[in-house]
Amino acid sequence: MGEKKGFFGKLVAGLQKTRDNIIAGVDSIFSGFSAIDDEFYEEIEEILIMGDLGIQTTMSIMEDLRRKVKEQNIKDPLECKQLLMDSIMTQMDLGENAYEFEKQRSVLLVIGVNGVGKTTSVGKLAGQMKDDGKKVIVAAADTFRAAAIEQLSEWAKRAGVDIIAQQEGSDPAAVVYDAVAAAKSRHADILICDTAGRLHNKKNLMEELKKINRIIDKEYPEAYRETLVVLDGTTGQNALVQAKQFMEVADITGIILTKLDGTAKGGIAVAIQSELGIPVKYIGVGEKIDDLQKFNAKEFVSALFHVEEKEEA
Ligand SMILES: Nc1nc2c(ncn2[C@@H]2O[C@H](COP(=O)(O)OP(=O)(O)O)[C@@H](O)[C@H]2O)c(=O)[nH]1
Ligand SMILES: [Mg+2]
Repeated sequence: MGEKKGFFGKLVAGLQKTRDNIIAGVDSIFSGFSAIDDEFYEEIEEILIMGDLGIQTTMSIMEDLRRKVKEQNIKDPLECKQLLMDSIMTQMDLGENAYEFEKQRSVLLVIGVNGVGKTTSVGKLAGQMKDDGKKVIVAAADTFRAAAIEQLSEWAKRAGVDIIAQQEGSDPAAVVYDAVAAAKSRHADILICDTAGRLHNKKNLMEELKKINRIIDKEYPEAYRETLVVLDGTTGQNALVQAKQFMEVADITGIILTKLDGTAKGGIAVAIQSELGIPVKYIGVGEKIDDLQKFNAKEFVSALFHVEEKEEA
């Protein structure tokens, strides 16, 4: 419980700028208006868009808000705050099988452009799953730079998990081939593959991912497949563009949204789920092993609006 509070605290602190950006504005609207009129709605709308929730998401939140206000015959602008929070939460529903890969024997492919936090997230996830009593293997399939392999080795050491790696410049698919063999013979619960992110060369990236996927499909068909795109939360709408590009080259099953510590663009978490229909499954709020956790919509919205979460029995 202490750990969870710690993470929530970090999330609250991390979302400070987002909160200043969105919520301070929203609060002033709630207290500044005495009636719910078009102008009131327009101001909320503007703030949500500025807070990087995106036009589409904002429209659907506003529609939901207007409908509820009408249905519940609400007259006081202040009462709209909870409705707004509820509405944002509904935009971020995870779906039932979001973490199925943790229960089954699985292969988790982590993809994304350079610098977004792939290797760090692989390391954090490996550590946490190992702590949960799972047999974890990580694969250094970013063979582009020697530093990337070293970085993952460091994380593997820290996490106490096995790593499968080859030299710099080797074929990433060959690394994955070796890693799959190791996962099978060592009865790993999960194989987590780090990859290189050279989106500037989309064709190469596509070919590389296809090849990796073919190998996993062929050599390890019984494994449950999970493919997470890592997006840097500080890049705002650009993260959305990246996610769309990766959707074209792979079957994405979820998002890891990193660097939510200290960005004013935390609203992007809502936009990603709502606009792409892909759930944000993990969020990162720092560089340490515990600074990555499962996404919890209620916690996120509470942190965003800085409402103390009630302890649930
Ligand atoms: N503040 C912060 N930094 C992060 C987070 N996740 C990753 N980083 C940092 O972002 C940088 C790039 O991370 P890395 O894992 O190497 O990215 P990759 O190129 O996608 O593998 C590193 O300095 C990480 O420590 C996060 O959630 N918060
Ligand atoms: Mg990396």
